[in-house]
Amino acid sequence: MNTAIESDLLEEMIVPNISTKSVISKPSIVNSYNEWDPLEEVIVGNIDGAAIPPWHIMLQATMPLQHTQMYQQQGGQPYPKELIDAARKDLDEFVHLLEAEGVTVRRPDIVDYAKPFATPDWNSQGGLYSAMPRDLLLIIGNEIIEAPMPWRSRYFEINAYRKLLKHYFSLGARWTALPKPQLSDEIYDYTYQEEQVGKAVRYVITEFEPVFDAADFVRCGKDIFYQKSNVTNAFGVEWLRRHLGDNYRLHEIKPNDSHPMHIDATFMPLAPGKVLINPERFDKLPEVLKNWEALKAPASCIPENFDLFMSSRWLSMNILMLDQERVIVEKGETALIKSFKDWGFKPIICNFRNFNRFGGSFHCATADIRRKGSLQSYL
Ligand code: DAV
Repeated sequence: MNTAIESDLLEEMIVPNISTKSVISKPSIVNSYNEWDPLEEVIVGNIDGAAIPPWHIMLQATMPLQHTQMYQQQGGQPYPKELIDAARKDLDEFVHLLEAEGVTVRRPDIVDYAKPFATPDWNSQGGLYSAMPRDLLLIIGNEIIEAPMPWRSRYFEINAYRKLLKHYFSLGARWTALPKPQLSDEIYDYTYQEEQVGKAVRYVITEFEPVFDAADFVRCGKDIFYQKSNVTNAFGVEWLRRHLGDNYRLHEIKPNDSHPMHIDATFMPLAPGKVLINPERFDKLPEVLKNWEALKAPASCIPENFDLFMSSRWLSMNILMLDQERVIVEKGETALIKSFKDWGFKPIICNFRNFNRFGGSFHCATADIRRKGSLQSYL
């Protein structure tokens, strides 16, 4: 047996009279069914080692146009040190805040992503980062599901989390990965052009094989909401639907977004019956949520001239719920902080602007491992 396997796993596996059944029936350290039950343990990403992803049709469909040249010319190189240092400071503050609120924080490995790699079908000048665990870990109940992400530069991103996944498995979690996608040219539509507003959204990915980013899904107990996007296809959603079985219902939301990628700057469930929505992307909630209250996020306070390399300014609404009341909000989002107070929430503020440059905020930067609570229906 591999000596690197953690001793607790080793113990479980080599003691002959401990059956698999007794390992599984231990209370799982991984237990998370929604976005709002009291948070007890979380993975927070790392920004160290982040690289500028190489240009590809996937970036054309998802990244802000004004940064095209940076990706084309500097893809595969590390992000500038001063930007990484500033983002790391934000992350440190966020981690301290979580720990002060009694949450256990785990971190992925630090990996140098400025290194080329290849598969038999293609190669990439480099990777991206381990900053956004929400993009690739979908946690449903006691199961951690590795998402089959369609950006080639992110193909091996999961490696930074494998130590943690083995740790959680050793403590009773279920651990699943979707069929590893090939990401050969057939999964991309190389004729992709963004459709004009008003027409049906056109996606850059095809239905060649199941792909998705976990951040296109949000959990509300038995009901899981998702969007199809430039990183999530119907094949991927169908795989997940069959895998999860009858205990869960998957509902598609269809925002007005001409280049969708990740649901969590569009539709953020806050508590039973309450969802924060992006007012530019929604006119009204889907029928299934007719009894829910849609709280409209105010415009972001991110200055117009502040460089966001990988997202829109709606990152303002990418918040993290610590429970049904306490919500972590970026310090500069004064309008949203006021709205949360008016709606009866308790905002906790944290500096995160320098991290925001890299495409995510508190929701993206985390994966909830354990929230106190069980599987419920909230519709
Ligand atoms: O709507 O600008 C946010 C991405 C979060 N991972 C957007 C995308």
